[in-house]
Amino acid sequence: MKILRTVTVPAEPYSFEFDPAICALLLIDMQRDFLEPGGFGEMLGNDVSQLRRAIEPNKKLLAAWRARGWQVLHTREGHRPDLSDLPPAKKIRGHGKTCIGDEGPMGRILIRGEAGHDIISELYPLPSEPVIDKPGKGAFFATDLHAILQNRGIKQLIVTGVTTEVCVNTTIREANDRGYDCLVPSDCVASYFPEFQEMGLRMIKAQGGIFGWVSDSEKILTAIS
Ligand code: C5J
Repeated sequence: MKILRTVTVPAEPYSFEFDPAICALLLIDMQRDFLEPGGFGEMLGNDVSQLRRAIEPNKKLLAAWRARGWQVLHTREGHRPDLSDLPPAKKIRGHGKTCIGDEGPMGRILIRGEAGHDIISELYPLPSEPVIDKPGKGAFFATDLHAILQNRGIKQLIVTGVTTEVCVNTTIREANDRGYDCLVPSDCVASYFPEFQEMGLRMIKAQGGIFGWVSDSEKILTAIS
């Protein structure tokens, strides 16, 4: 018989209780092109230091999860080299000079297999940790994430990564509709825009936790120690 152990994390709008056997750490899009100086994000004029502050807290959380043998999954936003999974609307959105698939500072932008598309070395996945390649903002759209979580009995997610208001929020909303409980450590998610960081988190925990719970990595680490 499986022995359940419940961990209680102080969170908003109220404590988040999780069972490590059915709770995975899901790191969203911690990719070089979004986070590294000289990458695509910075080329677009974004201040990557706004995202990089999430690296250290993620490292600590990831190390704690790995040390306990708990489940970890990663995602990457990107497309096939032939762009066959890239909606034309996404390609031309923004009317930028450089778009997805074009040559960027770290290879072709958001194309699988290119240097910039890969996950930063600080949080690099272990061979045992599934990496979900997603063509959209949400990690459930056109991926096998839901099947993997179901096969592994996962019902709860600690969601971290970038950016708070785009891929993190979209994924949490998708997860919520599929019946998962999501906890977001606020220092482990980040946005290029401080106001979106704040509002992105407020939207999750509003109305009694309409999409999930918000806490921080220290509270989670204390709760599991
Ligand atoms: C964006 C993401 N912002 N991972 N991607 O385009 O949030």
